Amino acid sequence: MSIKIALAGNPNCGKTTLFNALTGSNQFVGNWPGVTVEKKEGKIKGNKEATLVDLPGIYSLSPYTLEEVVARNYLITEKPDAIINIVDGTNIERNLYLSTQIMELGIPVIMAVNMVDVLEKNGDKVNIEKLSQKLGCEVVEISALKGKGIDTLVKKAVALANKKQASIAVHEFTLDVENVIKDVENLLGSGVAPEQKRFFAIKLLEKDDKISEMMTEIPDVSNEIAKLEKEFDDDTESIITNERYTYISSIIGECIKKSSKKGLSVS
Ligand code: BGO
Repeated sequence: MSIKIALAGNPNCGKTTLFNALTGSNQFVGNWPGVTVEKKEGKIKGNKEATLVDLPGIYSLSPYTLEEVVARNYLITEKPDAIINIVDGTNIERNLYLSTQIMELGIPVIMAVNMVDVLEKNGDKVNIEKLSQKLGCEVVEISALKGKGIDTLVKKAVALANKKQASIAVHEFTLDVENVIKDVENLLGSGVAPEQKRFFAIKLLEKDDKISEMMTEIPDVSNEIAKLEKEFDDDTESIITNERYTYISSIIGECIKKSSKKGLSVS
């Protein structure tokens, strides 16, 4: 059975190094449709049935850069069987901002915490089990540069993709925000797949016009936006961004232990 796995992550997290390690010389380069952003695809070594699609390096799935739009349009319309979300292990907190959005797309995610060689050198520790439990996805430690953890990552990513099962984000924002997201989800018609409803609902609340353009029926969510903005005395985009950071802070303290030797924070 052929499977498609997307590789997503922030710029500079080691995505190219991982892509090369996973595909070797088995790659082909083109452009994303209609834009001059480079698209790389390759077969995963030892897994001829598995195609790896390298998404542009991005910080968010917002509509503000061409790279973000290319990446999210691909994920929404092509629905790969799984996403490998590579994060820079020395900068997990910042990298998780994208992860929280990726996990709302209904696509199974496996997280690859990269640069463990640097973490080990610094004496920093990531509690993989706890991180996995909090995020609701598998987490694997790797060093794309040194080849560490790559085999485990491939095995788990291919197994996850082969399941062909939609996933649901486990993270939750504060109750008032969750309630409004649910209200908007209920307004979405059958044109939006159930597993994608959370992503679309949040983007509509964020007044993301590029998302409405992708929808056949666009519900009027002005009441829900007004309700949130009045309650929080802020615009909805900032409210959701703050919710993401609050959620990330709530898990990061428990999952990352910085070495006391250095006393430096890299997050
Ligand atoms: C340079 N461990 C370590 N230590 N470094 C890594 C790892 C890892 O597991 N993975 C990647 N890197 P990209 P994006 C560089 O290029 O794959 C390094 O943007 C340098 N270059 O080698 O390009 C990788 O595709 C000079 O580092 O990331 C690269 O996501 C001095 O992380 C950088 C030092 O990797 C970004 C590093 C001329």
